[in-house]
Amino acid sequence: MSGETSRRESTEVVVIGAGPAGLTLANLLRQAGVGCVVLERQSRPYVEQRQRAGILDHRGAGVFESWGLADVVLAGMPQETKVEFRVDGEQRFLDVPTLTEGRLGRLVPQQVLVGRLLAHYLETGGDLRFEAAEVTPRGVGGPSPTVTYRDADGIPHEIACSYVAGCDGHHGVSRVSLPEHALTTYSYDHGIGWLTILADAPPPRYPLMAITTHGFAAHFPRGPRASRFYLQCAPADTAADWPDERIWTQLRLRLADGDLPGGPIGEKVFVEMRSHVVDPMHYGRLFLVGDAAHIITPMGGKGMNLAVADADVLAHALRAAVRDGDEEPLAAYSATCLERVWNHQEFSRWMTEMTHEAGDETLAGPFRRRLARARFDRLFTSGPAARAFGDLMAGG
Ligand code: RFL
Repeated sequence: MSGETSRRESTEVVVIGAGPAGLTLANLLRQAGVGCVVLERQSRPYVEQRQRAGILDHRGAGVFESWGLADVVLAGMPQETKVEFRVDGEQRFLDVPTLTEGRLGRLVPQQVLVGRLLAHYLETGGDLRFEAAEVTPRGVGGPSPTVTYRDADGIPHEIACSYVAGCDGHHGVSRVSLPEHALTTYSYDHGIGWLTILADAPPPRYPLMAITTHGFAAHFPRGPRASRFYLQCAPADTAADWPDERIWTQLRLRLADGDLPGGPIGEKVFVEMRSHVVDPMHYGRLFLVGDAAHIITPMGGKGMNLAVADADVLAHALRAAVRDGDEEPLAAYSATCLERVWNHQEFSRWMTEMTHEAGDETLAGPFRRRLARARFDRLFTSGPAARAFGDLMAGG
């Protein structure tokens, strides 16, 4: 930081980003007795209000149970029961306890997970610095990394550390700070568009997905009076193509519910239906966690769960390295995580293809539509097919 004297300090691990990945990791490291400092670019209210995912799968819930944090994260959050599909208006239900052989997830909206982890971390004395600007990891390829940043008053800081955890999402600084040759990125364009809205509208009884000739739609609970809706749209669509009235008309049509209550729309976002995976998920002493390493479409609800799963693997590995001097689990971190990442990418892609192609024939043609219908019907007629689906639903 040119010309100015930085405030210098040190810790074991600097965690960049306070989303689901960073806050899970920070709390697990505290449980493990490993020192860390979390640097977050945004303010506390911004972090607490960001609403995205809604389900912590069975494996994700198990992470908090195994680290003694079940009361903090899961208390009062309902278990999954059923999933509803509406195929051109005809209702079909999948029973989640049967599918997953009792391995149930919990309905935990992302802002509840983040809010609870944040409060617990700060209440137990955790060090989290909001509004940290110009966060820059340095020297991560060598034995003595540092992370520099400017605090909310513009004062420069430098933190020496043993390891850096890049938990700063897809648009963060960690991944792009690494040498280009260090990582391979695998990307895939799903060839469809999705519009998602958050609305003050009553949630559905069960998570609901609609397969129709007019395109895919979904309706998910996000609290006692809040819903997230998804609508398949053309990839190039913009907000001008989707005034509120068209959104509600299309939702009522696709969900086959002329009485679907509307409500104020709080957020209207076009989801980029692209997937990305970097390999390996580390370089030197910097480890990428969650969306910083991989982006998955919201179909299947695995983005937040992968962030929690990565954080769990990394927390175990950092504990072994810092407390026992054993760096082997850190060396295995990327391969361990990528096995789950690719399985979930496959699950998400499989579901996306099935639920879209089984509806609108113009998407992939009549032959593929019938293949997708066969795949879908098998979930209701074949125990092994349903259980394979349920296994991934539960987190693999
Ligand atoms: P996040 O949540 O993006 O958090 C990253 C944090 O890092 C901060 N940051 C920085 N801090 C310091 N310096 C910098 N230079 C920084 N740059 C960024 C950011 O401010 C932020 O606080 O990543 P993380 O922690 O890896 O968590 C990933 C999940 O948030 C993500 O996978 C899910 O939200 C994806 N997702 C869904 N996942 C599910 O499991 N189920 C769902 O139903 C689901 N629905 C969704 C979703 C994502 C959506 N978006 C993003 C389009 C619905 C939507 C609409």
